Order: sequence, then C-alpha cells, then structure tokens
Amino acid sequence: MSQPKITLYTNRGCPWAHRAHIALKESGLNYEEVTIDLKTPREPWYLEVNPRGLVPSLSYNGNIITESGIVAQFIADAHPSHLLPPSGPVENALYRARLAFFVDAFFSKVVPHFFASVKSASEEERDAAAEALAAAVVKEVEPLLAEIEGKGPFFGGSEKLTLAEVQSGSFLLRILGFSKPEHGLVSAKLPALLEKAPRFKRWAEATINHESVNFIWDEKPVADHMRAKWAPKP
Ligand SMILES: N[C@@H](CCC(=O)N[C@@H](CS)C(=O)NCC(=O)O)C(=O)O
Repeated sequence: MSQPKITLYTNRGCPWAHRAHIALKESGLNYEEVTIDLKTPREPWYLEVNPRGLVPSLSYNGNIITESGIVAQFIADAHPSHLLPPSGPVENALYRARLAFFVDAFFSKVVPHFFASVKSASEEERDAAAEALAAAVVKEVEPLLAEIEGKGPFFGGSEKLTLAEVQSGSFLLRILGFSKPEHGLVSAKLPALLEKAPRFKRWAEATINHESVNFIWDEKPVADHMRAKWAPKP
C-alpha cells in the first residue's frame, strides 16, 4: 500500500490524542503533526475540521476521522498489523470482543477513580481513591489478564503491543506516573496497593516502558497542567 497522507491534529498533553500517536507510531505510519492550542478558543478553520473542537482529529488522504477510540480503531483496521487481527474468522471476532471488553472494563471501572483522585481535596480523599482504584483493578481487570501468565506481557499474552495498550497506555502513564509524591495527584500508596494485582502491574509496566507509548510523554508539564485544571484550589 502506498503511504497515505496523514495529518494528526493533536495536543501532546491530551491523553485521548495520545492514543493516536501510539497507534500511528506502532503501525509505522508517517504523519504530519499539527498542534492545537487548547488554551485559546478554537479557530474557525479547526472547527471545520472538527466541529466539536476537540483533539485528536485525523486527516487520512483528506478524510476526517474524530474521537480517539475511533481513530485508533481505524488505523488498526486500515493498516492490519499485530495491533488487531482481522474481524474474521469467528475466533478473531471473539478475540476482538474480549479486547474491546478489556478496554471497556479499564475505562468504565478503573479510570473514574483516577479522575476522582486528581480532583481530591485532601490526602485522605486521594488515599481513598487509590484504594478504590486498586480494588477495581483486582476485581475487574486482573482476571482479564490471565492469558499473560507465562507469556508476553501485553493483552492476550502478546509479545507485541495490541490495540488494548494503544487505547489505555496514555492513562497508565498518568495513573502510575502521577503517584510520585511530588505531583500530589495520585496517592503514593498506589504502587503498594497494586501488588495485589501482579498481572496488571506487569502489563502496565511493560506498556508504559514501550517506546510507542512513551515517546511523546513529558510527565511534569502534564501533571502541572492537570493540577491547575482539576485540583481544588486551597
Ligand atoms: N471523547 C474525545 C475526548 C477528546 C478530548 O476531550 N480532548 C480534549 C483535550 S484532552 C479537548 O480537545 N478539549 C478541548 C478543550 O479543552 O477546549 C476523544 O476520545 O477523542
């Protein structure tokens, strides 16, 4: 396939836009990166690209695709690779359903506790959010990682990144990275609490250490921005 012309409208501090960077890099696709300043109102030209004014947006040979989950899925579908098998035969469809359920479990059951932590008004609230986050990991995510036992660290025991890590990697960077005490966003007790979920720990650490996941990551400015935006003012 000839190289498509790809433009990614993004902001590197946005976890949703970050998904598109991971998918493009891991698929070996070149792209032009256009940074959208999120501190000022969107300019009219960008609202024509994406009427919602959000990042990311992807232009693929002139076709506009928005919403990060859809962008990542599109890249995996248009450029088949280790990220995602084709939808048939039925074994593949079942694998894809399991992968989608895994991502859904992570975002619906675990990530809300991360946002609660960032918005916590006290250390006690942050500790409680970390406990709830770890409990959700143990209950909802750890059982879905049974296949990594004795195999590769990524979803389903894969040695290579999959669409599951494309969708969740930017949030894993924040959940684990922000538990360093200097950020004051996630309880420093979280790493110890996650010892109860050894598969999750292995999966998450392998994911955040993968170059396609962390190549745009700049922890301190992202943490500072998140604190300024979400943390309650004293
Ligand atoms: N559901 C959207 C969420 C994207 C989103 O919320 N992006 C934020 C930045 S992280 C944004 O563009 N916000 C616009 C603004 O802050 O004005 C997706 O997954 O793409």
